[in-house]
Amino acid sequence: MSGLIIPSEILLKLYIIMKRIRAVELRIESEYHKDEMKTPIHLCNGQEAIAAGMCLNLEDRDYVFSNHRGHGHYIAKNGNLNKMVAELYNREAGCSRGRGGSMHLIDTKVGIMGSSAIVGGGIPLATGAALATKIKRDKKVSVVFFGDGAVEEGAFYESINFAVLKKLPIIYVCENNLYAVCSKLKNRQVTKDIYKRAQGLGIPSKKIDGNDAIMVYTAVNKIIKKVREGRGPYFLECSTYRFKDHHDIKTGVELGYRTQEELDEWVKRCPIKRLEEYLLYQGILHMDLMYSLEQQINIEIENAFEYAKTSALPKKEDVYMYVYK
Ligand SMILES: Cc1ncc(C[n+]2csc(CCOP(=O)(O)OP(=O)(O)O)c2C)c(N)n1
Ligand SMILES: [Mg+2]
Repeated sequence: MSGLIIPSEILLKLYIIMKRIRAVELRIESEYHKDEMKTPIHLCNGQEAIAAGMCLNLEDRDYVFSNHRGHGHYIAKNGNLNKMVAELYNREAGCSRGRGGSMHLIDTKVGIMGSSAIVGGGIPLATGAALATKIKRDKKVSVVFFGDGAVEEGAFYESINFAVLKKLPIIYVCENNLYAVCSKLKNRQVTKDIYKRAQGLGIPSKKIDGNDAIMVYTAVNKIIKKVREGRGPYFLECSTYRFKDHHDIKTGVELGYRTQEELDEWVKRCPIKRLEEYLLYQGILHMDLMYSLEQQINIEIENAFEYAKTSALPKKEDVYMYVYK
């Protein structure tokens, strides 16, 4: 792949992060129909390797800016799970005090600077944070996750131009899942390789298989060293696919914008299954360990849902606090 030998414990961590993300989202899915979470949800099933491979290369002090499909980024960067689930249930104990819901996840203690419902909205924010970092010389790296739809926003081009000009320590991570809501990439953009367009802005860029966790980890491991050293920004396009509809818990096939065959093809390339098979083959993972990891994750999730459901809602008189009126 690239010559980097990844220690077994890192490979296991990669696997655990992805399993956590998937398990949390499956639990959200199973609860969502009860209509107790008053928030739209955008699941990242199928895209977990990008968040995991990226964030496992980051330190707590590094910044992550996320988007509407942000559960995976938050979990991979070690955001507090209780506070995330409480946010989905609109509780005062939630990470945005229950006012934001699924698209407003934040945990600044571990460098999660927030997610935005505005497509492309995190890109200039992350660029600004990278500028601050450069001025302060604190060697932090900013990372911003966004979709293929976000590169159609002007803020994307303005931000990258600025980051290149100022040699900012930032990695732009485009999760190209081929769709923006129901709209196919090929009906929206003239070239299928987004990274080539980024190259035109003068930023070093590359496209990788975003469903291959080891490939993501390895690529980022190389890139981040250069970015931290002050050699300027990087653009990484990760090809992937979401297993669920744009939002909600259906598949999207029922809406007719994509086919069951296409979905099945991508499910075969499930990033978690892929890494699991590799780890089992290498003897790094075995069935007993797999089972005990799943147990631990399930307990943690059970506790987070219990915490959320038993937490208080914001008081009626406080409901407009912390929001713009
Ligand atoms: C500025 C802006 N325009 C439109 C929308 C409506 N919208 C929400 S998500 C989305 C699609 C985003 O697609 P992409 O960036 O590829 O991310 P994905 O959902 O595929 O992860 C759109 C158009 C919005 N929230 N903000
Ligand atoms: Mg997309």
